[in-house]
Amino acid sequence: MILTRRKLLQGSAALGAATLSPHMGLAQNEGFTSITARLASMQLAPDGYAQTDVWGYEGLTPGPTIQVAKGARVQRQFVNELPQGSSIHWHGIRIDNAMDGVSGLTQDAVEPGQTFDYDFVVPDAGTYWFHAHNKSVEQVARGLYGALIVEEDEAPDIDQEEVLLLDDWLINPDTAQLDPDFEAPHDRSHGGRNGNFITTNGDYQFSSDVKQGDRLRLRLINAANARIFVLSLMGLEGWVMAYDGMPLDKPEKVNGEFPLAPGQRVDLFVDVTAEEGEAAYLLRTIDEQLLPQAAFPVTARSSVSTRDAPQPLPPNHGEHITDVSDATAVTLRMEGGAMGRLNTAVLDGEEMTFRQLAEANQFWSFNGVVGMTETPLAGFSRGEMVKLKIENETRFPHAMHLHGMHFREVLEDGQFGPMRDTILTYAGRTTEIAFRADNPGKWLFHCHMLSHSAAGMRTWIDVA
Ligand SMILES: [Cu+2]
Repeated sequence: MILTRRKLLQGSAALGAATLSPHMGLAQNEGFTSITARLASMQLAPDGYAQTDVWGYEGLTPGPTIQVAKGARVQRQFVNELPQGSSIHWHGIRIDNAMDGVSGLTQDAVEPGQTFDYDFVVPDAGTYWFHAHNKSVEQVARGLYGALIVEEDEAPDIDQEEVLLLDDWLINPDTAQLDPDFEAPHDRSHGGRNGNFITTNGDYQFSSDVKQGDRLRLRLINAANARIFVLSLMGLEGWVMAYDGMPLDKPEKVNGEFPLAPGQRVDLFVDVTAEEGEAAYLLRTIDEQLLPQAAFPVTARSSVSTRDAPQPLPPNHGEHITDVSDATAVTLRMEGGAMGRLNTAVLDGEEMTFRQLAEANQFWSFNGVVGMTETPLAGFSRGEMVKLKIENETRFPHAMHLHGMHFREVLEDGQFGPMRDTILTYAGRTTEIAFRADNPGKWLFHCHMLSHSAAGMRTWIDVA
């Protein structure tokens, strides 16, 4: 459990008012500290199974949560003690391009034994995360990720906060070790690497005690390689407060199931309605079965009387896109994958048949091109409004993530969706997004089903 500021202040009241500061206990501008990626093992599977070898920041998965105030400067010296080159991407942060952590685009991979200084400001409050961005299909699957929480200037009125990183692991039940075939052609050409063992914060039976009537803030982060979590609430009355860190103008009541695609986050406020002695749940649906993703045993009743529906979180920079008629139009046609209709595509400058691509373990194309190229998908001048049409001509959903900037979906009725950095596009459907290209640099745009990204689904845009 993470203490809310209210509890923190209550707990420290006895120490005297002089010790109180708005962001007491929060790391901010404290200078460089190190974050070391290294090998570790942990009891991931239930008792009786062996420990699982993982890779983790500070030897932990999830890594230690970085929690800072809005506007704070984050300084971390990344120390690589892995057997592979690596880098850290700060997912969802409107960051300086040089700090975006994409090996091969914004920096070289940090080789084993080497270090890299990440130094950036977090301009927006919200729920973000960080993860490895070199060979990410392997490195994220091994556990290299953690939460990055940026606090609002004024703490919202909640009783308890939970940062919940959802993941699945592909584990051999005999050995409790991760399946080492991170490049399996079947995963790459189908739905990606899906695990057989699901956890919250590395715990397959995550549980946290709550009080009836309490309002919790749940910060959900999908850290899985490919799994789209289908979630719902039980014994909790909930509101969506923010998607991908960005607050909604009006909280949305949670009604039934909602998807959380890889890379996406959602902030919920939930009021505990389950009775004392029972439990409330965050549930996942798999094959029409409801299973607990996180349990909240109700151990007492809150002394606080029931609250009204929550007020919206304070807005971030919030680009209120109202008109995209003059926006620069770009189309991204996705093709390939199993059961797709991709005949030929260009890989490393060479036109190849789908069979040849498959032999190279590549399966997906954007506008007929597989993987990264020397030239960007598109170049924009700074401040240009862009509308990007994503045509999913494959048989699979894809969670498309834009680095460095948030966008809104252009809806059919002329309205715009919430600000996001990762959007789920569905098979056979066209999704249009709009954003202002206001952050200069080379920004990756890729599928967050990491096997897909490794098998062709990545490109980049250039903002001058
Ligand atoms: Cu994909």
